[in-house]
Amino acid sequence: MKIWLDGELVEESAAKISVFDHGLLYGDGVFEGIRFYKRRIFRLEEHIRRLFDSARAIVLEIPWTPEEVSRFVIETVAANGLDDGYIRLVVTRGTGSMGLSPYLCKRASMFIIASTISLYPAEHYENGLSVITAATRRPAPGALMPQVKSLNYLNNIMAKVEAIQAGALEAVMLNEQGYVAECTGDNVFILRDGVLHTPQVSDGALDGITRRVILELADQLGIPKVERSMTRYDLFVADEFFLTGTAAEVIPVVALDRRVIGDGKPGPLTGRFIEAFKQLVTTTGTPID
Ligand code: PXG
Repeated sequence: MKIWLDGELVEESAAKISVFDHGLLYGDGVFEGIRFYKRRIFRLEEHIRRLFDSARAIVLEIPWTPEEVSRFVIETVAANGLDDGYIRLVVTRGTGSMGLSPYLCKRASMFIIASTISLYPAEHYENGLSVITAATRRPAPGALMPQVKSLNYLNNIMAKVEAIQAGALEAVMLNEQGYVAECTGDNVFILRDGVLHTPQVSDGALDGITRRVILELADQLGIPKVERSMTRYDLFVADEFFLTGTAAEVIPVVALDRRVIGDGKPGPLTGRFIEAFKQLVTTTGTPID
């Protein structure tokens, strides 16, 4: 596997980051997870824009332009000869010395991995996923801004641990006020009486690219949509429930905290979103050739 690291495509064994990198020492950095299908990168520009926004929000200067970063991503996918897969694009604060100050780091480091990812076993895409509500809350906007896709995922990892220890694969995370924010790596959607509902980004959700796509598809499918504050009540009484993310794509949820959602089977409207999503990802995107 070839990894893009600070301007060069190198062998995986040579792709090394310093132990003094603040990304490692302090989780000081940002990242993106991007998919490609049939040699086309899905929503590349939106991912690059979000990467630069995340960096801007934490005063991290990326020493390349968005156009250059897009080109490096395309080159990395091309160099690995994959038709379908997953890109991890990471920007760290770079090498500094001990001490929190990011001003001690001269230059940000960036690396790009083009590989594959499989988040949940295939049977759950067919039969639906069981999830739990985590006790671990999403950080408040006054702590770590939830829109920043930073290298600080410990909160989400703790929620993931809760899920796995409870025999589930994913956890719903609430914000400090008790409103539904999102899952550990996915956004949350429900359907109720034919209307699509999703928590507002301001309730602590990441402004997911897949989330945006689902909201666009709702318009195309003629399904009314609403972004609003939601509680666990809304999830328990939903007709249908599904999660979205670049890694997860669109996955139905059939139980929350061991309570059955709807009729306990992936719902018909969820199925329509999954079909429309598949169609979109395989027919659009930035070509790598
Ligand atoms: N919320 C959080 C906290 C995320 O990390 C999403 C929502 C969905 O956003 P997108 O833009 O992907 O629709 C994410 C993204 C992983 C993994 O390794 C997780 C994500 C992306 C890629 C890989 O589990 N989460």
